[in-house]
Amino acid sequence: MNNSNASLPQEILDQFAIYGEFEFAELFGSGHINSTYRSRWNQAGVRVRYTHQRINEKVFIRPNEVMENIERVTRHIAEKLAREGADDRSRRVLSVVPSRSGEPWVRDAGGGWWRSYLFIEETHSLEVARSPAEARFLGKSVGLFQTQLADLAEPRLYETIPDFHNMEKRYARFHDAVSGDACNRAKGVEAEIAFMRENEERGAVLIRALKAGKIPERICHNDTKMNNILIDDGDNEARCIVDLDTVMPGTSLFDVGDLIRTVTTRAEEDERDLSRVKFDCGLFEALIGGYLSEAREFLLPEEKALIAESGRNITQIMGLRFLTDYLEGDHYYQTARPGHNLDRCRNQIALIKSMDAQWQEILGLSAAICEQNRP
Ligand code: ADP
Ligand code: GN1
Ligand code: MG
Repeated sequence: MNNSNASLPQEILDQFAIYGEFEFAELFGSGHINSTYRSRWNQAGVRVRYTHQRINEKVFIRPNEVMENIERVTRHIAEKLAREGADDRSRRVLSVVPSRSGEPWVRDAGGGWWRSYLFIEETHSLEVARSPAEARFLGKSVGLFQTQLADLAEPRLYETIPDFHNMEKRYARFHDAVSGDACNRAKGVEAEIAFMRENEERGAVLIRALKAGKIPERICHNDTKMNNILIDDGDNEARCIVDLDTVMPGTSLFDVGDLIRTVTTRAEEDERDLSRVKFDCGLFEALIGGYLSEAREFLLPEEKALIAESGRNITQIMGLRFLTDYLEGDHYYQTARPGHNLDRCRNQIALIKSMDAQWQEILGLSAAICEQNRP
């Protein structure tokens, strides 16, 4: 279920409100869902770049709602930055490039939906954090993003993927995948299946707290893995959060959890040498300190109390989703090799085990950082 075979047709480019001479386009980026292209244009002697993506309609079944959300969110942040007089504003938030008829998308002959953004120059994204300082900037950028969206006016954003982080629904699908065993793969992954079963009850803690109103619904990004955060090449600070397809209602902890999942280990998500997949308390401390430096004003004690748990929880839901996709035949995530989803699942389980081995220390650190960051 991916767009990896999509190419970028010239007739699509021609329909965006981009002026000047088109020079070339190339595949770019390393997400699991979209195929991202980068194009270069000569605009009266200045070279300007854009990104283009075909929205993955198997994942996002109502692309118009995705784009309506993204337009509202980016406009809200851009207006806020303008009021604050922030410099470099078009590198701090994505800018949607409309079509020549003013829509935030272009349709292709087959009915596909395409969108374009200004390419944010002089940034890079990371697969692993290199230092606590970097972890701190990453955490800060997500705290800022949530703060910027806390006062977005009604109506409620669309749920672009309903039940995206609903662990109970993810488990229902997992159990079906195991019992259906469509690809005859369950036999080779008994240990992973057993791990997921043992952790089912604990995994429901975030979604149950949200449903019971013990933690509030907030607008969040829902996909804050670190390669969705662009880092400035110059000062190495996080500059802009991209991949806004899943910005929708959720809990702040979904974002904190995905940050913890991806920032606190020095191993990539698909690292096969599991001895390298270790939770690093120093990175955790810096990450959460950075996050709370922005989010401490609005977070409730009930949310703060679940910060450590959220990291374990979101790591678990990703491990579960990778395993489910493996069992179902690798339809959802882009994969580069056989067994790629299984490698990712094993990696996530290893990270949870590393967290568990240090759990008391993690809880203590989390409480201490919250104490230092009281509003
Ligand atoms: P996916 O859903 O496949 O993860 P993303 O929207 O995250 O797609 O884009 C893939 C990658 O491309 C990002 O991780 C980021 O590194 C890069 N990228 C996306 N949009 C931009 C942009 N406007 N400017 C610069 N880089 C971008
Ligand atoms: C996908 O689109 P991308 O690669 O940033 C996925 C996330 C997972 C992530 C795991 C819409 O994110 O939920 O956490 O892969 N996005 C969607 O790397 O399913
Ligand atoms: Mg992405």
